[in-house]
Amino acid sequence: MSSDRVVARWRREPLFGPGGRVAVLGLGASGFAAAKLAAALGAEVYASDTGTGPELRGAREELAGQGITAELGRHDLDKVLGSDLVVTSPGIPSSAPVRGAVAGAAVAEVAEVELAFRALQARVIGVTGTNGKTTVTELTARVLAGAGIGAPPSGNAGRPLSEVAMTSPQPPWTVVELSSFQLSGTRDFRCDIGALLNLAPDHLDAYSTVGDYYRDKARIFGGADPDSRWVINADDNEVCAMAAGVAGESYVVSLEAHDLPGAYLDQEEMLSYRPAPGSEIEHWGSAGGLRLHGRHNIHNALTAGVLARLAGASTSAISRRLASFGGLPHRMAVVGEWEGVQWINDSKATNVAAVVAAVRGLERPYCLLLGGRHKGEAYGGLADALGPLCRMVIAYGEAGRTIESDLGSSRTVLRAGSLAEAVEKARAATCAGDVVLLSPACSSYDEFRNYEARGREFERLARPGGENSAGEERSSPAAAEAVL
Ligand code: UMA
Repeated sequence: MSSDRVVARWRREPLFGPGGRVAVLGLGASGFAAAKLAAALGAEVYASDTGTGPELRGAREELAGQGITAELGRHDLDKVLGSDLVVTSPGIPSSAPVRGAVAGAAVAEVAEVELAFRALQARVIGVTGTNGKTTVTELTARVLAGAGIGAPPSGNAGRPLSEVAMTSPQPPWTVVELSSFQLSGTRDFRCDIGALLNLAPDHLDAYSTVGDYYRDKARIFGGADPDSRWVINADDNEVCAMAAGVAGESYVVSLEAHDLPGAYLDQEEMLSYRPAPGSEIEHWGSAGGLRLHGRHNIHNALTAGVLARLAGASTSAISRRLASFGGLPHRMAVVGEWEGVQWINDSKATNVAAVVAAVRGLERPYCLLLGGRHKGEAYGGLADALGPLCRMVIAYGEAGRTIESDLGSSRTVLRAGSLAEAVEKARAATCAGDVVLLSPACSSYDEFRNYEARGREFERLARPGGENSAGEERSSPAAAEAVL
């Protein structure tokens, strides 16, 4: 968290007037940046967070140093409901009491990305979908950087959009990863170029129905107008249905050849792009030349290529960067191979669809580690998708029992308490030629702070002797309990 001088002004319709009272809910990365932005835009800010940890205390000190009031341990409802605007962090669920109180009052509420958008000068490339968002966001940003076009990644990818809105001078573009939680609080937010990658059930611990989750995803099209440009996954029926009839130009991405504007994989497995109907085809290299693993990543590469092309990247910059991109940590990352067993960390796969995409790319017999905190989605959908190469599933953590009951009749399922125990069982059960894949289909919060901590711990445990070295700090001892 930096204390750089803050520069901000409204570039679109203001959300509050000079001296307006703004309550910021949550003091994680989003809330911290939103509080600074709102203050820089002239608001009297009250920021609050129910947490009290050391990072939050650091944020409070830094805000206090800038004359911004921040409170930890509670949200003062009198202050929150007495404000002109509430800015909500994406990680505060709609079931949280403070959200209920705000919803039941007459106070306006927006997401952090909406506040940021009103002050943003950079043009927006928005990326949403259930899986692959961060990969596409980062890859698009890197292709554009390689083409000499400034387009830093932001949003769910890690750097809050409010922070980009405070930089001076602002970059020409920013590639914003948009989660459903961020989209749910948008109003005027508009993408110049947007991509909807895929749709599959997720976050059913936060949404009552899949339909509610999809409705938030559809908000990416909220600001669509004839100048908008959209990149659409033509191989996903739900995506096509959602994007049908949306204003603007559409570019489709498919692993099947097509004659529409957009990108596809031709019969020789070349990454191919047609800018307009009937126009000459550009080639961006072969799918086999990508360092990314799996068919889903060919989709991701094609999508990033189209987004970057539409923002002005040259064909050569696209070819170069697509071929050199080795992927992001915790997404099908090969940890290493010991005694003929390959270990792969896909800790970011926190829903069933992500696991399906992961195993589709495997060519060796594998042992799959599934588990963590259950998010509400049934695991039965994996029974067929795991295919004949799946030797066994090791179901661990809080969700272990549910996974076993959903898959136990169709697959060999071993149970483990913690991730460490699951790794131990995988080591004992595999032999040379096998793969051990951590692609858990669950969140990490029963045992770890986040999916990154879980992935790091898996990588440590996977290495020979790893189980004897110091481990990641766990969020709770619950998952280390013995399996009943
Ligand atoms: N809190 C309250 N009151 C409550 C409940 C929670 O004050 O009633 C507090 C918590 O103590 C916490 C804060 O609210 O301090 C919530 O912060 P946050 O979770 O929104 O954290 P940020 O640091 O702002 O991170 C968010 C995104 N996190 C989530 O959406 C959960 C980050 O995405 C994103 O990188 C960051 O904004 C910058 O835009 C992470 C993520 O896990 C990677 N996203 C989910 C995903 O990808 O599946 C959606």
